[in-house]
Amino acid sequence: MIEAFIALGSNLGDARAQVLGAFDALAQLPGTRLLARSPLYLTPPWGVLEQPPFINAVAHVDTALPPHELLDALLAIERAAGRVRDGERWGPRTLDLDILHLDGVAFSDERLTLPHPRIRERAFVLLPLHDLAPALQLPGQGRVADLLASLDTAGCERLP
Ligand code: A4P
Ligand code: MG
Repeated sequence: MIEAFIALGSNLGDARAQVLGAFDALAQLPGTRLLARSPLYLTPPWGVLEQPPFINAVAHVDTALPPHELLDALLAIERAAGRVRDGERWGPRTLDLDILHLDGVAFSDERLTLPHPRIRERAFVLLPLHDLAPALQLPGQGRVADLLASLDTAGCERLP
């Protein structure tokens, strides 16, 4: 079993319901346990600014799935949530699941880069990740609490 942190995001349709449903879908993956779910955050769009705000969260799991099988399982959950890939980078989506970090894993190939290379730029990832794992060391990027301290979190709102 290997521990993993997965980022959840949605800004189309009932975004909150999509993210809550994704937690349940993660819990049902083969060989996988949902260890913790972060609070939900309402966050301003990053990257492409002309799109609705996002609901974001992070899941902590442990899994027996190898990294690429975990990625395939996440893409299948995205498809089941009605995600259509129209080629627009950073555009709106019903559900986005990114692998942030797999314990002890650092590599990059044509399908997967671990840890996720843009964590340090993204308050919408670091806020919920910090709720679950402030002391986590991300290989090549640093400690979660330090990364969050250097980011502007204005406009991000933790939901009750
Ligand atoms: N891929 C490589 N590494 C990974 C990884 N660690 N986890 C590859 C998951 N996938 C990884 O993914 C395209 C491909 O990246 C995957 O098929 C996989 O082979 P994608 O999600 O369609 O990526 P993208 O949208 O084109 O680019 P990027 O940078 O991954 O964008 P994100 O992270 O998906 O960001 N603003 C707010 N507030 N909240 C958000 O959640 N999300 C986005 C999209 C933009 N702005 C946002 C948010
Ligand atoms: Mg993604």
